[in-house]
Amino acid sequence: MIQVQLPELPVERARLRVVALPLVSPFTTSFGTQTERRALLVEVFGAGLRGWGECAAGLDPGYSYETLASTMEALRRHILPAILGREAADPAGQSARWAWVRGHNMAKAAAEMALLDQAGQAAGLSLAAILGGVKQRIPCGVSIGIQPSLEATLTAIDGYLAQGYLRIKLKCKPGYDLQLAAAVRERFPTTPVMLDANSAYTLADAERLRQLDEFNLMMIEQPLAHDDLLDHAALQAQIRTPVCLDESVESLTDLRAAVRLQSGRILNIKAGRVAGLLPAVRIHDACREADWPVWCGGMLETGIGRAANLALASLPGFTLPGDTSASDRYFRRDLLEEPFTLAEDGTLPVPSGPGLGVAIDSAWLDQVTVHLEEVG
Ligand code: SMG
Ligand code: MG
Repeated sequence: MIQVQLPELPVERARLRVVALPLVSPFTTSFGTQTERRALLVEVFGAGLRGWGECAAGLDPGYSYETLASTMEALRRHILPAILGREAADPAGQSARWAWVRGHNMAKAAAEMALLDQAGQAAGLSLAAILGGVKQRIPCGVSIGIQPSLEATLTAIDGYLAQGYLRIKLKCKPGYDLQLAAAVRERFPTTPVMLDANSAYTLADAERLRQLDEFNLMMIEQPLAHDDLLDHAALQAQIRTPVCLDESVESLTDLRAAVRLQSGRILNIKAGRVAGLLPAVRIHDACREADWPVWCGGMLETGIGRAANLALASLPGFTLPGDTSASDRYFRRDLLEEPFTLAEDGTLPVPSGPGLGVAIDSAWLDQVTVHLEEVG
């Protein structure tokens, strides 16, 4: 729970904006390849302020059922109309107004981020201060997509370690796992390394996954079905490598079930997946109580969503480096006047200015905007 009281503000207008930013290199997971980040941005206007939110959804429903199109439709038809022109409320009060909408977590989270940015600006509080952050700098990891060859993977790891990244996450899938782990361990015996399968396995693969135990991985993320907790519990009972859940936890309810069932031992928290930063804080609190370390996931965010991720990652339970990498890991030019740059010690700063605390490069934003619509 957040401890600060936020101002009650009106939302007079809202806009949906889509930006298209090419990725510096293609990003391949067990479910597909992405060469561009097409991000939906939400802008809320009220009390003379503009709040910005970024939606985590991608173009295709490979990670989640939510897509760019579904989130735009949910925001335009249901979520933003629930708050537009209503009496002033704080962000929790505003988000209660769309709580009747089932699902559409990424769409809700984008609107909530914009409201928190607006409220932070009004109160002169950084998002990190609002959420209960305690760190000024965030130790960062990097997520490396499936590469054309093992050698290419090793080269990519070399490059990121040289930049200072503190943890390597490798996407894997059946057949691109044991050899991958063996090759990586041979070349990098002590580097903190983990795998992310994005649900590419079934419980029938338990023996194969158990063979990963010998490689001393930090964890394996979401090996089994996106909506499963039972099989993950059965798998965790058979392997030593800690299971980290991602897709399977979309709410505090899911997390409580996962803890009870011992479906894993670690949680990747993404505000988009759990309907917002405020729900993410409650899940973080529950993980602390359950002794589950957490880390902040990523969805190839532009600097806007990245600022929010860094604020979230400043909370005390985020004890592991996450997928909060620097702007240049994704984009030649980010949406910000000052891109996020990795320090030599592998950390990024938590923005300390009011709200998201980042200045948007408006000329570049205009150039990469491919859609802009007024809602309501
Ligand atoms: O933002 O650096 C990033 C990407 C991190 O691997 C990453 N995200 O399952 O955790 C995950 C994936 C989902 C994104 S698929 C485009
Ligand atoms: Mg994942």
